Amino acid sequence: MTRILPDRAPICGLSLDRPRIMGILNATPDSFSDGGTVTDMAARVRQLVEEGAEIIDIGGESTRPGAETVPVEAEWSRVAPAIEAAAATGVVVSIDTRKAEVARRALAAGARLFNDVSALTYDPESIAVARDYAEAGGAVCLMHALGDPKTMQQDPQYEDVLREVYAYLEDRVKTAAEAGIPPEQIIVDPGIGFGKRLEHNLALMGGLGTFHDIGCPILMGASRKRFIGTLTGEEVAANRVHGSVAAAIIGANLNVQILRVHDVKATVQALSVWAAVHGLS
Ligand code: HH2
Repeated sequence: MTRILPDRAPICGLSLDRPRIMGILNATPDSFSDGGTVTDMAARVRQLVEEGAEIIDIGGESTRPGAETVPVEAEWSRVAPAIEAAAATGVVVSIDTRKAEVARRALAAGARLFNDVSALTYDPESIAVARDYAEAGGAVCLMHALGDPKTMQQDPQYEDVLREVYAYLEDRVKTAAEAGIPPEQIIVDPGIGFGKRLEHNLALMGGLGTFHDIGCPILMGASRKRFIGTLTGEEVAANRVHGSVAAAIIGANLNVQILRVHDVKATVQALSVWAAVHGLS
């Protein structure tokens, strides 16, 4: 089966002719699906890499609905050991933070992807740090969120969620490009679950392909999220593997270039079947 792919430059040295797996490493006590479960960062990094993660996304501040912010020093002390362990393996290291200072330290420690769920709006210094990532050959991921994690799920409203999220991301890419970050080094993400109800998440998942028109690679993070629990009745986030894998395959079919997942092994297995059908071995 021939796929017509958007023509995209590699991100952090990874070609984007097939979906790339970003494995999640939450160095947090309170993440929604695995908070406090990872104690040996180096072992978790090894596991993610062995299972097939090509990017490891390390976060030290939960962005689950209702989460409180964490001071810089506390966030840094959570993520630093994981960044060091991941950088030593040669995998692409992504830092999931809204804070310029955490991103700056992460870059010095070997991170090459700045994953900002606030799309560089939370911290006025973040745009300059994102430019440093681009100059180091890295990239920035700009994600859409309606409001901040503390309040975002209270009453999210859209007239046309696809159009509004698209317009927001297009505008954030423009701002970042004007600040000197080349669009080939910018990733866009519709932000599944960030200020969205079930119907908004479903519209965004179904319309993922639309975001290619922005001209940047797309990242999707649907793994274990609440909407899968709502659809399936599965209350325990860690048990939402099957629904998460289905979401990843939907993303792959719509040519999403980066899939952010907790369950790397299961996703890699599903994608290998998907890839064979598409002539990728
Ligand atoms: N989702 C989460 C965190 N960071 N970054 C991007 N780019 N896209 C996402 O969808 C996304 C993200 C939330 O998931 P998780 O990290 O597992 O939970 P928590 O925020 O509670 O740590």
